[in-house]
Amino acid sequence: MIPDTASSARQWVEGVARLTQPERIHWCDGSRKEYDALVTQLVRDGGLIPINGGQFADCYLHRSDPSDVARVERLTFVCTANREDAGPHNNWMPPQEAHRLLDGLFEGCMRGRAMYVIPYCMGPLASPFSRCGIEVTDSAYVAVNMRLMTRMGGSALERILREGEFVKGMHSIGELDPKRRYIMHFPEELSIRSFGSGYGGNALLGKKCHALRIASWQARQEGWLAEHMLIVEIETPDGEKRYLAAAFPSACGKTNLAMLEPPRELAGWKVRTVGDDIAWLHLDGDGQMRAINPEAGYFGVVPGTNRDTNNNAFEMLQRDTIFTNVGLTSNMEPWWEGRKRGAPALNWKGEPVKRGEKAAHPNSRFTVSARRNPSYSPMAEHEAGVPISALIFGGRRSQLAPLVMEARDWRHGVLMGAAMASESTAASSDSGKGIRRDPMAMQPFCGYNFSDYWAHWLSFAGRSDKLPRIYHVNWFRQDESGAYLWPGFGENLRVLQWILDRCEGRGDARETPIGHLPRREDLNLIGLDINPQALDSILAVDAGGWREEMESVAQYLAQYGDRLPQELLREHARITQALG
Ligand code: GTP
Ligand code: SPV
Ligand code: MN
Repeated sequence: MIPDTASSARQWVEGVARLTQPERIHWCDGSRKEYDALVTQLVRDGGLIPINGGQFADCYLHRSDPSDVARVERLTFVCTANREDAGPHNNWMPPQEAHRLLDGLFEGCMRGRAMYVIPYCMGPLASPFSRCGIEVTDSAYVAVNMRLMTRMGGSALERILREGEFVKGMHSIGELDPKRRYIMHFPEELSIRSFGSGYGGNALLGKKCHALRIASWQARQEGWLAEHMLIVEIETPDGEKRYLAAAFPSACGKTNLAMLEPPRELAGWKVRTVGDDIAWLHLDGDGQMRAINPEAGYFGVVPGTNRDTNNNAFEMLQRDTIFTNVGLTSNMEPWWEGRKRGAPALNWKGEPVKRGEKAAHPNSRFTVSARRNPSYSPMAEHEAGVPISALIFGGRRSQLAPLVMEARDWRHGVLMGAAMASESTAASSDSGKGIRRDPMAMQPFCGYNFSDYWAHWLSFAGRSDKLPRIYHVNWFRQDESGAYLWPGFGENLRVLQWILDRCEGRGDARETPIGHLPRREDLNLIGLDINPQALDSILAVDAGGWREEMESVAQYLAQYGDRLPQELLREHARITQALG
């Protein structure tokens, strides 16, 4: 279906075509037939490599350009008219200058190539909370990924034509030249322009570019929140369903928590996935916070995935999956570190594996539809979203941050989120080494000034007296030898159980200056194999360490100057004082 020439969608697409000069224009209908044809074409052109069809039905490997394997924060911009609106954490360029630069890059860039027009809907098609966009791209790899990741094609286009408003995303892989690579956002125009990269977060524009950077801006104006959060359904042994949303930085465990399998000792519990990366949160008429997952598929970290860590993910990867930058075994099966079976013959670049080298890129990814997830919750398709009992923040901290702590109240919780920090991972090619502040896991994704973002978060306290409780978790404490102190993965359900108990007014805790922490006896530890000293240390509060931490948080917050909400500073002062 190609819309009427009078429609704003058609006019915008034709304008893009005049600039980029493609050989032909393909309006994607989102059908399986179209997907299969695009895959066949990609296989012919070398963009996809079929994987051992016996073991992995309809699975393919994509090898990206070796310079293009992760998000690049240095080349990601938020272009607001007023620099202050983007805030100190974002790269900024005046919109006119950014447009001039990108017009130059996009001019004629699709000559001799097809241009795919991808209408998509972020969120269930009939949900009032969903938002649509159109991505125009010269990458068939992007088109097939978008079909797995979003509700893409005819139905989305119908909604776009009905509503008249959509996010305009323009993407070209260009020459994949890192010197001519930009990912630019224009929140005031609801538009995105990405050039020179084919990698997920830079190129699948529905995900981080739309559903976080642009959506966070829209959410502030409209009174909701767009967050880097998984959404998980937990059914207790009594059959009660509860929902939690959790923000961890990239490659810090969201997909794994969203697909958790209960350990044997907690066999009565059931865990299902609503979302694994992004949550859009709204208050309903009763003041209950509800969440939808705007996505319809997963773009997940491959290394470390096996039957013990994430059996649901392992299951779903056996069919209809696109792998990006994994290795291959000699019989053409995908291979990655932590797969636990077989041995790699080729590395992610397609070269014979050398001893001591990683075969899969540490940020290698799978793309797969959520429908392939054996634990996908039917509630993920619910138009009104799911009611959220608790919000959880967390980071990768080998030291200091305890296994879990509970905020005293909403305001304390907002500071907990704002003060988050995490060790760097392979998900971004330039986030540096060591620990960095990553407020609410949104450092790379918040489309406006963090001061305004925290003020927006704080404002929820005045709008509802039923807000979820807020927690902070850390699965990644290590001993001197670098071994993890907490077993993690399925065992994390024990922490979620304590959180849910607290929300129901049951579980016990001790009060400390940094929040409420469980004592050993407050956690369900039946059958857990953990060294008692390790457990003590992850449940302890190191007051000296926390005084230093709060000092570092103060320095971090200071860069936001007068725009910073005073309430946050008062909360900081309260905790510092309590630490003595
Ligand atoms: P993005 O897709 O980048 O946003 O990442 P994510 O937050 O979804 O992270 P994911 O669940 O893919 O996990 C990233 C890495 O952390 C994988 O290698 C996991 O094996 C590892 N991991 C996840 N959960 C745990 C845990 O509880 N303990 C430990 N030690 N490692 C974990
Ligand atoms: C992340 O980096 O947080 C991801 C992968 O989820 S990407 O889509 O590249 O952002
Ligand atoms: Mn993510």
